[in-house]
Amino acid sequence: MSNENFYNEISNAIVKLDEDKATEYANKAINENLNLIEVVEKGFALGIRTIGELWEEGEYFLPELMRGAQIMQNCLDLLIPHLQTASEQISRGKVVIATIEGDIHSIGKTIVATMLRAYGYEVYDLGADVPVEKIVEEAIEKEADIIGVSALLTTTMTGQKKVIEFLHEKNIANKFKVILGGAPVTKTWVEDCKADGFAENAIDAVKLVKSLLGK
Ligand code: B12
Repeated sequence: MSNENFYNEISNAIVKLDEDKATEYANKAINENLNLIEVVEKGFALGIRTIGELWEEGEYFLPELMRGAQIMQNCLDLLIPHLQTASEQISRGKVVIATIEGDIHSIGKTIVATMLRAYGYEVYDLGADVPVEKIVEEAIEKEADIIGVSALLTTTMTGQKKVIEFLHEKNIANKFKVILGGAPVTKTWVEDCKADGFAENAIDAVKLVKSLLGK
């Protein structure tokens, strides 16, 4: 089976909510030493996004969306330890990352955190539904170089802007670079927020952090 076909099979397993098959494919990808980030982005993520479309079209309902996310998360739990094999002894920089308050979508943020760790960054993942103040507090305490804020809902995106406004209010905006992410985030939104950048996937997130820190 070609890689592209394998990614499609993974995506289909997620869309069909077939946990046994999805788990089998995750293990196969690990055992066969495939490029796991491609497996995640082109297989599993494609599947969960397709579920999102089916939900929007009224073909799937909330229980299916939740089940799909659960299966995806279980597979990520298998894959993540194998993604995090990079040089843990050197830290290229510190990143505090969170999904903003009011938003429980965590899958994409977790993948970004995992990839950054794999590339040697020290990542503090605060989880999902995290208040603006808490994100900034942790960034100060951890002496972060970068603050990453994820938002998947148009209603919670405003929280991303609030992080930057709060940094300005506290007169510490120059201490951190702020990067944004999540499906609804666009270049225009990033400019509007006066953020330092955004990335559409985990690979681009690594490139972005690298370019902002120069290492
Ligand atoms: C899975 C899912 C859920 C799961 C989340 C489980 C979890 N633990 O994360 C559950 C079932 C819980 C859920 C709940 C809801 N969901 Co939902 N969900 C999705 C779905 C299908 C996929 C999201 C996902 O995981 N994608 C896969 C990952 C890999 O992609 P990603 O998140 O985009 O992340 C990538 C990039 O964006 C980027 N990135 C992400 N974060 C960051 C951060 C930084 C710093 C950087 C640089 C990059 C970056 O890199 C990531 C890796 O490639 C989306 C559809 C979609 N197309 O996004 C809807 C979607 C986001 N959900 C939606 C909605 C409406 C809801 C609910 C309100 C439903 C309800 N009525 O209860 C609730 C929200 C509750 C809340 N308060 O948060 C809508 C949002 C509509 C809108 N425009 O606001 C969407 C778009 C579905 C739709 N088509 O309508 N959802």
